[in-house]
Amino acid sequence: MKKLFFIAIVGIMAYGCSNSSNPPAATDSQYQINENQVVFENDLENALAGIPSWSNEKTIVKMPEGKAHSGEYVSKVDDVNMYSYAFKETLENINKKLPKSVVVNGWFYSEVMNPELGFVMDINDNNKSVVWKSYRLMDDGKSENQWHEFTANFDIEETLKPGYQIKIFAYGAKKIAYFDDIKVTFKF
Ligand SMILES: [Ca+2]
Repeated sequence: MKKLFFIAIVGIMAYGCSNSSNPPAATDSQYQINENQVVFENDLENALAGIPSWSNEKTIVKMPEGKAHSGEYVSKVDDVNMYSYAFKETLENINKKLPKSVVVNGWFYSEVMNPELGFVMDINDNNKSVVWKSYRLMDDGKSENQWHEFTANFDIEETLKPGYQIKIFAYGAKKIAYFDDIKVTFKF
């Protein structure tokens, strides 16, 4: 009887442990902080299933254990895919107001020093570019073969219309780089 009780306790402990060691739930969420701020977060773990407002799933790759910044999945650019997984949405689907600025935060890992590696914000009217801005990721002496966090602030001075489309993505100039945990914040 004593032995059975012991097994039951071990069982409960094992169950409790395995529960608590589970990784936190993947985030591919959209949430509104207030009427002046909308956030889209994506850790790329569910990207292959297809997430509204995100595209270019062909760049999603599974990394060996411990190599992704979060979980197992990242977006890879190389000489075949020059553009990364992208946020793509019509402005009126994001908020009733039009954005004054966009902040892109995330993590990148480049296998080489690549001065052209950048994150791009493109706002277009039926594919005719209205705003195009690029943020260079390796300008301030960031080293290769290491994950680095970046924050790109894109101010928008141009007059926008609700039907314009915004695209946010990385450009690798045919060199290998990885991206993970992308957060896009729209400010209105
Ligand atoms: Ca990830």
